[in-house]
Amino acid sequence: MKNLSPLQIERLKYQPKLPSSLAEGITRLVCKEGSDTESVANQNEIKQLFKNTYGKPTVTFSTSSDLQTFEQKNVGVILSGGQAPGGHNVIAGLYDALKQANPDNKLYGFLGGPAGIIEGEYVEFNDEYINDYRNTGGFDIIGSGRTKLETEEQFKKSLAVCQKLNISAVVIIGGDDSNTNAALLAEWFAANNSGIQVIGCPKTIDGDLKNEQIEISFGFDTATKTYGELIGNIQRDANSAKKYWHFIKIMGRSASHVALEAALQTQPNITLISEEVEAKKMSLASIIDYMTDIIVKRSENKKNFGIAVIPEGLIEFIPEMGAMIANLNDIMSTLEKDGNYSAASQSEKFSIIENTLSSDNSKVFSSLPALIKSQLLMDRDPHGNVQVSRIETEKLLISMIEEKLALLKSEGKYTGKFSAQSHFFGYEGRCAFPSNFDADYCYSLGYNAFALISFGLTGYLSSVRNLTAPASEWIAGGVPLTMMMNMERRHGEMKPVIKKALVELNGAVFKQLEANRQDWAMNDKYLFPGAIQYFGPGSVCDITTRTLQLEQSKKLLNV
Ligand code: FBP
Repeated sequence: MKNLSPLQIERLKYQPKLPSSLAEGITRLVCKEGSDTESVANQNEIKQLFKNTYGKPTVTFSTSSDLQTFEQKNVGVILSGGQAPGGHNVIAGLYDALKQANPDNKLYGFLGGPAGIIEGEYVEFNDEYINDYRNTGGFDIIGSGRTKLETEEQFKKSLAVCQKLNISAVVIIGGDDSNTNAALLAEWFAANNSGIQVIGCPKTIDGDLKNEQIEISFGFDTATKTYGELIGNIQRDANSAKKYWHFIKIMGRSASHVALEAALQTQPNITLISEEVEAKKMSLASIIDYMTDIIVKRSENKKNFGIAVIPEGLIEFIPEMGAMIANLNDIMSTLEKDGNYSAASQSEKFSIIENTLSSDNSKVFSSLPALIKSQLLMDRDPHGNVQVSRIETEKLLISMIEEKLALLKSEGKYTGKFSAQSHFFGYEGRCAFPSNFDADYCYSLGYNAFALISFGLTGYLSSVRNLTAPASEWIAGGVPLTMMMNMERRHGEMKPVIKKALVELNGAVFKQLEANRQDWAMNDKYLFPGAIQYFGPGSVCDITTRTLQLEQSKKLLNV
């Protein structure tokens, strides 16, 4: 027996639930086409760029009494981008469906993300290999990576690798950027009559890969519950010692879904939502005023402690910062290739940047502390994005609040004590043991991906809906990737990308926070969610996130 923890041993035995349409087995499926689709925006440009895969219909699966037989098939699978709990179960579901269809079928796992398919680095799965990873967190089964698949050369190399292994379908498990890769690869394979299908699976703890067909990306459930547990523990600590303000930055690259969900689970004193900051055009100074006001009022009630939840992507949504970062991203795509810039010292780099940015943006950049400036200049990710997880916004806010409180104190308007602790919760949640929800959802997504392959579809995202109902009532099907695309500026050029779903300020989830936050600011209404439970009553173990519950209940009521 390998060196496994008691929980690992028990989780390996868990049998994930499938929607009833899939539970009858892969051999009994029928595929029903819905109506043709359009991209969410820029229809003409997207249609031109995806001539072979644009506009296809959505599909759903149901069960037939006829038994299908399947020819032998080899499939490749890639884990792409940031880790999210449940990725191993997507592969397990895919493997089980593929073997059920034909025991001679083979599943290859490409190593280290999309780079694996380009370089021809792979493993072949068998029962023993897969069984060790069932219901476990992490992406270590084959590793992940962030290589952007976009050049003709990369596509040709991928084709050669697939042809060598006789692979006729590739499943890419990823977020919005990775599924943009999947759409580009599907189109290229189709345009070159390769006969190779590409299917995506919606992964990201960020929860921003969603629409009518994709209710939530996998990993969001487990990650937010993990952050909820940690925030709850800190709230208890703060409420016990009553001496610290805890500033907690929560992962989620752009959208604030993770911070919002974690806040609904725990009811902290302050929650910033990036989308609101942008919509209300709140400057950095006005955010500081808003937070300081709560800190001062609480101190008047003898509460020199509290909890502030800050979304990771906040900095890009503060209007003057967002404009400066967009300008910075553009100039960095040129500067990163410039030897003089690379050889410059840090302070020289700051001056080069200040002289290259527009005058307004230059002023914003130069007003920032050196720590934040240097974090803004760190390498872009392969998609040209600034790595917001590495920018310590929580520390920036603390230092600006300290300055503001010192000023108020000197004016006799504040007599409290402000002592702050900063935290960043992100990596702590990305590889947790998947909750029962994520274990079931991921297994279903993987199983369903093979169903899409078996019906000859390409350029589709595996879709499992009706997720607040018991798993048996989930609806399995597929949605064309082009349906989610629009044109956005990346590396200084307009590119087709999957549109991120941001927090809707008119939506039920944000409204829930808005209706309660004043109360939570002053009257401590902390909730302590505790650790994810895997065994025990369904009311504890099988509940989904507040986000999903609120979004789905509004939909049911047609509000
Ligand atoms: P994906 O969208 O690829 O799933 O990644 C999400 C994420 O966890 C973000 O929340 C975070 O900003 C980023 O990855 C961190 O990236 P890295 O793992 O490269 O540090």
